[in-house]
Amino acid sequence: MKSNRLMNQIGARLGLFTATTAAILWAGCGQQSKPVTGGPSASGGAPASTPGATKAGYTVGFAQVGAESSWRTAETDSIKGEAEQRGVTLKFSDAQGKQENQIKAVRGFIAQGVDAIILAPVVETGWEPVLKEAKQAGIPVVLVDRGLKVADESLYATLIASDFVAEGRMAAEWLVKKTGGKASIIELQGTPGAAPAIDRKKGFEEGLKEHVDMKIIASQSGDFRRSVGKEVAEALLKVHGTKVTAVYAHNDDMALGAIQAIEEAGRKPGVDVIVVSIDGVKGAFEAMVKGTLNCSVECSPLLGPLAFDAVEKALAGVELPKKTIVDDQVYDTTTAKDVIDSRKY
Ligand code: GYE
Repeated sequence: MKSNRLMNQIGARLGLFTATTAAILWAGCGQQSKPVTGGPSASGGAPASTPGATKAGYTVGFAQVGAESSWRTAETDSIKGEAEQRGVTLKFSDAQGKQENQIKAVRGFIAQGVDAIILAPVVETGWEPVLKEAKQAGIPVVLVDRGLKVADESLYATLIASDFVAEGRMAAEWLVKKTGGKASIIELQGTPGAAPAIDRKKGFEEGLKEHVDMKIIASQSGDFRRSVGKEVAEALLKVHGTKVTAVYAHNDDMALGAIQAIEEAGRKPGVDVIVVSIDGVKGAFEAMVKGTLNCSVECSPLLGPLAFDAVEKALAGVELPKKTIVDDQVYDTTTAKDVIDSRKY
């Protein structure tokens, strides 16, 4: 099996395991779930890589969702940059938001005999067959930024992502405080079926549960895109008019689109309509400094170092926790100006 050969090489380089030990560990990769905290710093800085990580000439296929948001572009840059720094040959695929394209890309990587695959799954379900194919070929799959649902967790090595439910809850808690517990909210959801869309909705609703005057009056998908966020906000503002006092967007790009729509509707974003979103991208910090966006919950896309640390460990047969949770922080108009210059994405 080709992965045995590679694990042999990497294992020898790392001096951690014999090839046999490594092969046994990976083959029995039904590791238990063990959430650990770690990751990008509060100011969006990259996490430190494992000291002494191998500089291997191995090949990784990265099946990316697409380029729907500035967050996504920053994640792509982080993974490409880290591959280059480590001397890893990276095969990159942009699925243009379509799961079928992503599945094809993963199959292509398997056929090309890559050593490992990094996958950012566009939606949560439908991955079993292709992940089984990767496992059969002995190719470890590291999931980044979005989780997926499979009955058999040994089909992937690990997931490195933020806690999206917690992000939604933080956005809700911030909004409750800001509005004194009374608001008529438009929710702009992410891509239907995507882990961050499902969980950010859930967390937000949980955060509003005790507050009867916090009402979501409309909730629709804006597909994590600025242009769609704007269109949807425009339509909803037409229907609900001045009743709308707040917008909650599952990402900054949609919030920035909604801000334009609010302005075009003759209202003041950040004042007449409170806007809260998630990601903490540069454009969001600029809008917070201007006062048009009120709050953004950070979600770091700088996952390259953690992703390749995980790939190298998986290839060396090191047992990985099923999930590594990246820390997130809340920023708003009062704190944004102090940190905007140190933001890395
Ligand atoms: O928040 C959004 C992007 O999966 C965490 O996807 C990611 C999300 C991110 O398009 O901007």
